[in-house]
Amino acid sequence: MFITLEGMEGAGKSTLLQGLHKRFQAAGHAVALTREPGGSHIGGALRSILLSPQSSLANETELLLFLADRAQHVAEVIRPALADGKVVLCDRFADSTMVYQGCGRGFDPDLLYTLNDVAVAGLWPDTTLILDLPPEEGLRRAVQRNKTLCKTDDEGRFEAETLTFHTRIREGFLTLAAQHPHRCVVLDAQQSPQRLLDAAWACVCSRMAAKRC
Ligand code: Z5A
Repeated sequence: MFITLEGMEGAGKSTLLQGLHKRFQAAGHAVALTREPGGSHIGGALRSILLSPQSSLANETELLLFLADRAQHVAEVIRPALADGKVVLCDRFADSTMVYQGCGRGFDPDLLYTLNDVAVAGLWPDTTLILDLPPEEGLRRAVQRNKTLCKTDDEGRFEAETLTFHTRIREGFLTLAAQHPHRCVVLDAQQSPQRLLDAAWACVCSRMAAKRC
């Protein structure tokens, strides 16, 4: 089963991913935990370029680098893990391109879908959990987390975008969820981490049961 987590910065994706990982393991499943950008061997280098505030990227370059990262990630990590029978939990995937490069940068959604389909070579997630919260709260959490962990801003290129940009991103994810109701589930990311994990776990369990039928 291939599960992706999406949503704006600071929504709680990494926290939820760790919680789901533990629950899957406790239930006896082998799990591959991964993320974009940066899930493959060359992805680390692409991630640095894509997220560094020092990178002055044309929008076209940014788009093609995210797609290159994804193509390699699917071929090297995701497809082999699924072939081994693992549950794959991925922090961001193709929907981030639809929303950030579509609603954020203004690329045509049909073009993005076509390019994404080339990058994923037909492999789309079974379930996508979209964590929704007001952009002000997501950015507040991300800043707080960076302070607590003494993180520098070497990955802050998107954090530096305006509130208007992040508001478009939130709306973009909600629109995308409405367009793909069979794959996407919107979760309220303002609830406590424990309640969010319980809701996400209930959702993936029912999806897995439905897949077995
Ligand atoms: N991007 C793109 O443009 N196109 C693409 O195709 C792809 C990506 C794949 C990657 O950033 C950037 O690339 C991303 C989109 C773009 N940029 N933005 N914006 P990233 O991988 O570095 O970071 P991120 O994906 O945006 O997420 P994040 O900042 O790491 O946040 P998170 O994983 O969603 O949240 P978290 O780290 O789990 O939690 C943040 C803090 O909130 C932390 O202190 C937690 O303890 C706290 N937290 C977590 N859950 C809760 C709840 N439920 N309540 C209260 N507090 C909470």
